[in-house]
Amino acid sequence: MKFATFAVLAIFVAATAFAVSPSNSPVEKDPITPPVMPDFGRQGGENIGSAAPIPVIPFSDSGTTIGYVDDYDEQCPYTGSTSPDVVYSYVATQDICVSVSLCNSFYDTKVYVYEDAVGNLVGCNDDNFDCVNPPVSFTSWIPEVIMLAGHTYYVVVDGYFGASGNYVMDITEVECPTPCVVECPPDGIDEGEGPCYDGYVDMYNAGCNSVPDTYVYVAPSTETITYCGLNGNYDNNSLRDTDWYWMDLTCETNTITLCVEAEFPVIMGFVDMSPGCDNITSFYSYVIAGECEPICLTEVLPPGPWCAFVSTSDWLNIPCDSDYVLTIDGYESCVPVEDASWGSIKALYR
Ligand SMILES: [Ca+2]
Ligand SMILES: [Ca+2]
Ligand SMILES: [Ca+2]
Ligand SMILES: [Ca+2]
Repeated sequence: MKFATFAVLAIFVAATAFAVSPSNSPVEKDPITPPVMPDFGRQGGENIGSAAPIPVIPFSDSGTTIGYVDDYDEQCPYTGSTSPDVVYSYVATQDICVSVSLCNSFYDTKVYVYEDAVGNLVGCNDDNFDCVNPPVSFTSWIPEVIMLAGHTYYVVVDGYFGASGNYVMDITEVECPTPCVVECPPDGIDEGEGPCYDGYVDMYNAGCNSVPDTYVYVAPSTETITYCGLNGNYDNNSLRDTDWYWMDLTCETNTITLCVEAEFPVIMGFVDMSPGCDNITSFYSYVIAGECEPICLTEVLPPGPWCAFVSTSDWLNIPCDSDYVLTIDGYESCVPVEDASWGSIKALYR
């Protein structure tokens, strides 16, 4: 439920005193104090070699990670966890999509799924704010993992930072998602950046995340302006591509509508560039949407330098070649061409 997601997100943001920012790396968060926990019985195995088998799905179990060894960690998005972990294994006999939930656990959990081998990550979650009435905050849920016949899947029950405790795990079959494909329309302008990759340094349109700052400069038009771009996560999910589209608004009032549809969870927004990169810490306004979920944002803006911003909304193994389509409406030039000096025209396209 979107409203609940935003409400919890807002509390989370306020509690950690961080505004959602156009930065290309995730914000830190404070650890939580776990409450007193009930006693549970059964148990996952210590590691992949001794993983507790899952005989059939649906499958539910509970247990503890207290007293176990920290064998594994994955970043989604928080790094550096030293939490102990336990492991389950499932050999898929048919192609199946499953939901892996630790929602009802009693500590700040993290859960991830390996296919056949350690590191071959096919799903990961630390905090899922869509968990309904979790006993504590920041429990985990992967709503969809695709498991293919003949492969072995290792479900690792882990924790945030160094957290450990009692967990409740529920694995159920869900309907396989229809693949999300975003096609570039014929009038689409190529963003021109190319895909990111491990070690990538965005010196193309990273906005205030590059030194010097870099942009795609949008030419004003009375027509809808369409960009086809790529985005994703890299460097082991520690960074995301950010795409900044510069607009020099010249009209007294500028009613600008941005729309985006992406093959990934997307954040799109307006950034007021007039304070300069050193002073920009937050969006003027932004929206977040799921993959293949079209969303628009309209603002009436004063003249000045503005950016449209597009990126992944999280740091979650989004492949670098994931497509999106951004449209911009209402970005028209109010500088009469016959009166404009060559310098001011150049300034529009710099
Ligand atoms: Ca661990
Ligand atoms: Ca968590
Ligand atoms: Ca890009
Ligand atoms: Ca970029």
